[in-house]
Amino acid sequence: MKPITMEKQNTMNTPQDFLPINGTDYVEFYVGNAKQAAFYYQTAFGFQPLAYAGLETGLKDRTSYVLVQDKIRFVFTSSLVPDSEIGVHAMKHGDGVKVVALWVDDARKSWEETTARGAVSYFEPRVEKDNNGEVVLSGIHTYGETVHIFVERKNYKGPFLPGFVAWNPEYRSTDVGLRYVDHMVGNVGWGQMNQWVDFYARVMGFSQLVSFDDKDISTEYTALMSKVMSNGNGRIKFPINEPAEGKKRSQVEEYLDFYGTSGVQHVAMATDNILHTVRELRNRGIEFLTVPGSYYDTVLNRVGKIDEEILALKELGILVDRDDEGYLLQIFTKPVEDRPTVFYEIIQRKGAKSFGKGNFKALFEAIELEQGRRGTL
Ligand code: TYF
Ligand code: FE
Repeated sequence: MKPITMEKQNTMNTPQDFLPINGTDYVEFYVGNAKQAAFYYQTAFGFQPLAYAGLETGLKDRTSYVLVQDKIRFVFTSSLVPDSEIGVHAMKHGDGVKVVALWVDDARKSWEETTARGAVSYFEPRVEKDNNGEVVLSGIHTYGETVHIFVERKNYKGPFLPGFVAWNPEYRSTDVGLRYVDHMVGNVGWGQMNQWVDFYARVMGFSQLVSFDDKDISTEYTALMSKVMSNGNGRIKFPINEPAEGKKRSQVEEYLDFYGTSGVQHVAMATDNILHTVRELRNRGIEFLTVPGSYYDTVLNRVGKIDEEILALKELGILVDRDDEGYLLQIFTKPVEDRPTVFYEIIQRKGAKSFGKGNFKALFEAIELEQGRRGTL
């Protein structure tokens, strides 16, 4: 791998960091049918019910289900009326990520620091209360129609946020061992990568971890460029991709055509036991991209000794890569909706802090195979 910079990460928020972030607070999806989406993420991905808001709690225009798996909180929201922002979002983009919420200690300061540096406000800091305490929320726009909401919850002990009630349905699926959001990737329009890299650097105080250009990652057809931005303590990592000119339609371009604008391409979720997690997900019907069996003939030459049985990895289709700090195991789902837009990565890090560059060629060829099946190459 050829990182331009691979800065050593601090493990603590530093005082000079003007936007200290504790982690991903939640990811909110605007979807056509939140009830069914919630059921899919429970049954297939092993999320547990946490909180609910809708007609029964006094809302008139929308419903939200909140699911949790260890540190990962997903919110699925759909519109109850024809012409709301949520309904229009779902119509334009299909199901997709609207909010990447960031957990902070001071949501007012987060908004002030970022808007002073040029962020466009989504909403000004506001206090929301119920009998479990209060939160402070504020929001800024990022690429496409995606937004960041800053969540300050140190004075709150309810299940999720004010306005939500605990959701305790009888049905529970078993967890699949997903632990936390490792990174979330944005696909942005042609020529826009550097503008958004600059946004995360200048407005959010992030720094660049790695850069891949079209020569690093072009296969016969796919060409894209990618830079990884990370906050001060390394808990938030946002790779930003843009399409590059290739022989055929790049996967990033395919995403942009179907999503209609820039947006979140994949959410990578970490596990401590990828063999168990992927076995469970496959048993529940989750579909993964597959690489040719020959990948496993040579992978150990590339990555050296690993703890896992190569045959078990091959059977499940798990990919391996190494950097100078260790290795990682990863696998990618097919898009989880009809539009070829959002998909998931399952990742287990065994020391490696990189993103699997050694797998890009095999991975992108697997994506192209799917594009070919869709007739979208
Ligand atoms: O997040 C990453 O950089 C890796 C690799 O369209 C990757 O998961 C990069 C671009 C892409 C799919 C996967
Ligand atoms: Fe990734």
